[in-house]
Amino acid sequence: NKITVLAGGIGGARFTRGLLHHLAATRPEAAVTVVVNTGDDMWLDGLRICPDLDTVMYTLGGGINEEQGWGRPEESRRASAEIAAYGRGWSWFTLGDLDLATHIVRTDLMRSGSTLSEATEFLCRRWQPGARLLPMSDQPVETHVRLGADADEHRAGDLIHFEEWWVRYRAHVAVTEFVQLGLAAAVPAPGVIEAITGADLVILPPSNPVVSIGTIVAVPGLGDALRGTAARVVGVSPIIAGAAVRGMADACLSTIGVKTSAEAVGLHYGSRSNGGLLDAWLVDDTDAAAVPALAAAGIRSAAVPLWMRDVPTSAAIAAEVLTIAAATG
Ligand code: GDP
Ligand code: FO1
Ligand code: CA
Repeated sequence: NKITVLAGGIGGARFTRGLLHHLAATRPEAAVTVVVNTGDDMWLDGLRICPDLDTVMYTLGGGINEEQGWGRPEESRRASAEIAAYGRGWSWFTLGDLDLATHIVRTDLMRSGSTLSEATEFLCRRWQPGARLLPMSDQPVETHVRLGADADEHRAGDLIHFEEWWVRYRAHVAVTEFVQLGLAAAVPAPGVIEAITGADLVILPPSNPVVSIGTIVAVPGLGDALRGTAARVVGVSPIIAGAAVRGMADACLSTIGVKTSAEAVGLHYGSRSNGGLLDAWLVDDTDAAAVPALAAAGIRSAAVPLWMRDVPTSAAIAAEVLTIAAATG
């Protein structure tokens, strides 16, 4: 009963919250490890910001701003207003006062010699997420985008941090490629390979297929571990009826030449029977027509409700993942 989830931020966190809820009621002995994307991380105001690690930690630990899906509830911005008054920082990227404490403690630990894994483990002692959180790597891997068209003072061909593209430009500026700076020098963090090769089940939750899942499986050695594990690998589509449920995953998919559909993303991940990632792939009821094509590609598929409206609906999706995993004997 070892389950490993590869997660980005909001989508991965909400799915995992449902999974833990379902397991508590059905398999309390199951142990869950979440391998989290660190490609969105950055140095900002002298602090190491880890958006996806924090979204997973806050969501599982009960400290998330539920409407936003990131950051803390009842936030204030007094410190960031002062930083802006000095003309420093990213005025378009909100670092709330409560959230800043997490970045300060993480940076404090890392400046004292802790790895990102160690700092994450320390922060989780407070939040008690109910799962083990592992960064995909302890080495910095930062997703940047190469701008295609002019955007404010940036120029075509410039690389900017993914979060600037995502938050400042809302992905409305054309980009030509994603570049993971630091990827070649990165290795999976301690415990990550074992969490994949030693699992009974590995889940690709409905995270962004390009900048979340794609970045995690690009870490040298991690993708191979996933393709080779004895575990069942089951994914959940983040695309419903041809659209991203939230955010701009469609802009990411079109940049890498993948159609924004549940079928196309499943085929993009590919079947493990021919070198891909998936044994099975869940699509929403509205995408049931994709099931035969996925089956023809060697990917067992089922159409079930995939909207995570609350913990119970997320838990129901997790239950469907366990069901189809059991069916891929
Ligand atoms: P991020 O790092 O905060 O962008 O979060 P993730 O990468 O983990 O997940 C983002 C993805 O979650 C988006 O592409 C959404 O389409 C997907 N998503 C969000 N809510 C839902 C939902 O209720 N159901 C499904 N199937 N996908 C969702
Ligand atoms: N997302 C926003 O859309 N606007 C923000 O100002 C913002 C600030 C922020 C601060 C800390 C943090 O952990 C996450 C934050 N996010 C913000 C979410 C961030 O964009 C996520 O990484 C996205 O889900 C993109 O992957
Ligand atoms: Ca993210």
